[in-house]
Amino acid sequence: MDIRTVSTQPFPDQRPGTSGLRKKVRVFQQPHYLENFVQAIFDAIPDRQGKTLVLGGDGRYFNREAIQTIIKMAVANDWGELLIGRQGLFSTPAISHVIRHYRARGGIILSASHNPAGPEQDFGIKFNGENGGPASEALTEQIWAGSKSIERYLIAEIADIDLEHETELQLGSTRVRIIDPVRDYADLMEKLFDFPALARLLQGPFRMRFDALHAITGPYAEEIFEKRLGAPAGTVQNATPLADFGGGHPDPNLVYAKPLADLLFSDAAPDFGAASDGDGDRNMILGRGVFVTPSDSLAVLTAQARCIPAYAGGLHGVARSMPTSRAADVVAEALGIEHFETPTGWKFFGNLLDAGRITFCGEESFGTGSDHVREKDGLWAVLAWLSVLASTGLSVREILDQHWQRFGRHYYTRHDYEELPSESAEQMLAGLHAQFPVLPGQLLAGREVAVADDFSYTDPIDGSVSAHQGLRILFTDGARLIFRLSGTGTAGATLRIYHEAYVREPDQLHRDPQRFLAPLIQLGKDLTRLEPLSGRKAPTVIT
Ligand code: VG1
Ligand code: CO
Repeated sequence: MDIRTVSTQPFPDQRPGTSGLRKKVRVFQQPHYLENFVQAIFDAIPDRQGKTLVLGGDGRYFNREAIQTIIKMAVANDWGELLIGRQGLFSTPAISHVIRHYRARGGIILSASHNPAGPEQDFGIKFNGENGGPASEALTEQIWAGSKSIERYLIAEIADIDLEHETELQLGSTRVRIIDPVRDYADLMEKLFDFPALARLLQGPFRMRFDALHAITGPYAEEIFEKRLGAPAGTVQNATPLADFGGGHPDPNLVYAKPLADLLFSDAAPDFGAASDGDGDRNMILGRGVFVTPSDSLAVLTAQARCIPAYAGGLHGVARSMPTSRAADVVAEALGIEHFETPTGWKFFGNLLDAGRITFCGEESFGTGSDHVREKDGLWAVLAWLSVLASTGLSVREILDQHWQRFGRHYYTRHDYEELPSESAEQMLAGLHAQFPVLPGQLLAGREVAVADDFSYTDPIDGSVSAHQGLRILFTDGARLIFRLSGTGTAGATLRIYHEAYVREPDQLHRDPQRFLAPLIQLGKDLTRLEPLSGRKAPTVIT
């Protein structure tokens, strides 16, 4: 077998964002572009020789071509074994589990998550380490540095591999195994949850609908809900993963999973509805006529963890990303367990999970998970909610109502302004930051500012510091207003404004969040001079 050394030149734009390198498919299709980045990853793993690499993606357009290239490069770069999902597929949480289960050195995930797919849309690639979690900030920076000085990459001159069937073959000194992408993950879920109890729930009068949005969770959800738990056929909809996700936007929220949301708010509503995103790590939870915000979901699961066998013994602690509402903190304090606030992105939970300091973690962006893997996990969250419903016999609405009565309610909404010119987005944030020194003590929208700062995080385990993680205005009554730019977009800049207000009064628990938060929403627009600087009157997406 011939190994070719190909000379190449760096691309200046291969800095990974919140979750790997995401670009338009056309960018990845440029000669050497994918190869350069993959070689930069391999060069940052000097101990890879003879070790196992897991490989798979969410099945989006360009997945198959990219996998074939990566296989040839992995063979040329001395990996000992490749574990590849059949048809090149793996959900993000499943790959995280497979890395851990087979003690691999790491994995490459091909996905742009909830971003649309197709020849004119997005593609992405990221590396997860031996704990199954996204590469740390330090490793990510090292990969980026490598991409800026790369001069060559190595690739084996071999034919494409048939990925359709489970099989094993030897390519030079690399063993290649094509494995079922679903089985190990479904087995793990069966260990964590009480499947007989969930089967009784799903085979009774209880009705649920899961929308896979034509993305990766279809085969996983069918195996778990319909085959193993015996839910009626049709419980899982849009279950076939398509290369363009059916032309949709596989982002589980009220905007992009509208048909499911409409169903849950209709007269024909089932008891429970859920959806996941392109790569299977996000989740949306709905009850009949009710939507659970992801921040509340983390808090509810933390409060109800005893309903799930794997966590019945208690939780070590809980963590949330900084923009996520503080609902989980209130529960953690009541339970007497630790709670942490980390920057946006799952990689920041890794050290806390590995150190056994937290058991649950979550993000406002429809991400919830536990220490069973090192990624957020959409289907895990759905099974966790089903466990709570099965164990308490209550409806989603009753669970939420009781939760708010006990802990108070954190009204919450995020407004996204997508595809802004990068310059004006940065101007808005700079203008906002310049006002920070004089804000404390001022009365804004009827609330007194306690702190205005640029969030910086010191990892409690390894002491590493991550600065500039979002601008925060904290009010004395517990309300918060947060601003940051997205690190996952592929066109222009996306400004995210997060609004939160906390109430305990029983007569204030059932207000409309957009109306309740209106003064904070207006304040966010005023402070950034959003309309004069961008011409935008309304956000692109509200969640
Ligand atoms: C967004 C979310 C963040 C999440 C990230 C990856 O990042 O806000 O909470 O971790 O997407 O999720 P940003 O930088 O665009 O705000 V996924 O499902 O794309 O892996
Ligand atoms: Co995702």
